[in-house]
Amino acid sequence: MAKEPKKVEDLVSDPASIEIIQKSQKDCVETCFTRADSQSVSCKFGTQGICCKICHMGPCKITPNGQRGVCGADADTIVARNFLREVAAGTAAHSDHGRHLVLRFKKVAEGKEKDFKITDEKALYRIAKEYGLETEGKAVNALALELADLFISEFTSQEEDLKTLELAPEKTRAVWSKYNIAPQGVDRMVVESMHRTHMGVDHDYRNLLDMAFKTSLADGWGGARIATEVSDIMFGTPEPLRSSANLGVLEEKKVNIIVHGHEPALSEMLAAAIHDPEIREYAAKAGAEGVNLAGLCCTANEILMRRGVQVAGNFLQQELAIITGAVEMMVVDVQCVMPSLPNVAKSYHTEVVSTTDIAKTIGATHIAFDEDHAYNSAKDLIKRAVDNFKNRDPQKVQIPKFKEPLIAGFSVEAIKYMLGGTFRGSFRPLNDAIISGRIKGVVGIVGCNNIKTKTDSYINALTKELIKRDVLILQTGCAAQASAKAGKLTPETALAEAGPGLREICETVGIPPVLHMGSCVDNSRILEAATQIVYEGGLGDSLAQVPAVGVAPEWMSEKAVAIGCYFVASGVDVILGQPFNIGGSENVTKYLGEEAVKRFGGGFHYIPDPMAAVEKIMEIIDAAREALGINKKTERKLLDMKDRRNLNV
Ligand code: SF4
Ligand code: MSK
Repeated sequence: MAKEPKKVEDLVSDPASIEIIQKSQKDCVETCFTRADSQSVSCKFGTQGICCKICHMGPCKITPNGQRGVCGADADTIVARNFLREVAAGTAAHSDHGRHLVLRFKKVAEGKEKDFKITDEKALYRIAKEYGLETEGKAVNALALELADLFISEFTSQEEDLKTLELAPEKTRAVWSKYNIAPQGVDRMVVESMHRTHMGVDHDYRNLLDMAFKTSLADGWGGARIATEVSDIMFGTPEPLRSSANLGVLEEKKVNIIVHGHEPALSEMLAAAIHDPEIREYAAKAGAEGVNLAGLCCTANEILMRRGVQVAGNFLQQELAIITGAVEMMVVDVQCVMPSLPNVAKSYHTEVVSTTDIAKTIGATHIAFDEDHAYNSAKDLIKRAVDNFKNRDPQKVQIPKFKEPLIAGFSVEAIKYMLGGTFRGSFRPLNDAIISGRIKGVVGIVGCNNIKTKTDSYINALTKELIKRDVLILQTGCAAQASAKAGKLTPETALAEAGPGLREICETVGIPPVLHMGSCVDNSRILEAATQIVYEGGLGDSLAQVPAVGVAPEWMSEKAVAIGCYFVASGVDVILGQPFNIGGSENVTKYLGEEAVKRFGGGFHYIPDPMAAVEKIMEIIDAAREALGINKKTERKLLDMKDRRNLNV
């Protein structure tokens, strides 16, 4: 019997998406929501991770009558190999993004880039110092060149451990040494992972999974962190700013351009170029009131964090943006871009433009980003979108009214500044708030949307309940955009919905209870924040001791698998709203769960229900508080002036 299609209200949470999915039905346009319906039940061998196609004697699968593949690999080996390959792919994606930025940064330092520059010199000096470079008396470009070379060696180092690991608390590093998971160069880790999972190499599931942790650390503490740091130096360290999110940010009378993907370089240029008088004039001549730039997924997060560019939506809204009929151009770079976009665009006038040679899609126009003439090539793209304005069919345009205000831009530096001011920026007030129990703990809610969950529903339910229970939330990626659409990224949310302790802190400091820290690669900012908490003192001396939990409620990508692994290997428990494909091996499940908790202080927990996840999170936070001896019941009262002074803010 054919499956009954789901009601639109059961597919997505926000009203703009509901409206546009209904429009897609009227327009007879296929989307991921219809394709998900037409997919039959997922393959059980794939779901359990027990399908192996690593050599051509197979593909083999594990069944009750066939407990080993042709070569003799059992379920443990097959599941662990598949898992490690996912981590390697996720690490490669983040790190290649980081590498592209570093190579550009080096050219900037060498004076070979005319349109890119070092925007945040303070960040350059701060970061160079953190990596142990001598900064005294060094000129900006000389220091930048030295740092660029150091970053490049983080990719290429063969036998040396990553330099970035030295930024982690000593006790956390000791755990990595003990279990031999301190990574060497990012490239070596990814290559070695692929080698070890080749037919006939590494068969011990524990050895394979340790390599998964090791490789992921090269992502979180290496490639991803470098991507964040270089972006901050070249484009500016984010500071709190206002913006809005959801499809309602599109404008009827303007040329709408959407940037989508992950890399900030081209989108930064586009964001600058839309204000060029020549572009304004060009748009006016075409009968438009201007050019409106908006973002999707993590490219959106990059330019939101630094320029306040509005967010059109998160991952599962990429097709919906085109279906509004109001988008002249969707400019895509790498990662999380659906190959369906040109097909959706056929029903409207939108031109999908791919811009990097490593990411092309049939049906998209490919215009490689000309790095040597970045600003002019951004202007050319905008003009091309303006030229397309005349092809917009007003009959097909429907822009939902819905958008929510937000505050984003919470880099670690910005949080420090908010907490302590320019001269004494520090995490002390946050640590004190955690110690006093006003804030119970910190939870990072990260990751994507997944068609298997009603879009944003897990993220929103979890966020709402946790802030009520005095938990400070740090978010990145599409999860942060979900909260933005739900109106949770404003200080007013603290007043209306946060528990009394968290509300006091948010009011005093002037921050929302949910802090948007950036894109997927910026999960490194969450690690950095946790490290600052440790260094500030009073909450243990390793990341595993901090009352903190990571959650990936609606994750879908291999990058999320790598992110989860580097959080766990760093000692942070991670709750998954979607399971890994590892159910076919009890041993692997145990190794990533309870064994990891014993070894690192944090492991994976699959909890499909958000309220059950809240209970587990509070249990983990309570246990951490208990171990630190700070789990005393605190008397609740509103802060008076004396308390505020004691808070040191
Ligand atoms: Fe089958 Fe072994 Fe080849 Fe995998 S590596 S496909 S289990 S024979
Ligand atoms: S974009 S990896 S869907 S968070 Fe970073 Fe969103 Fe996940 Fe892509």
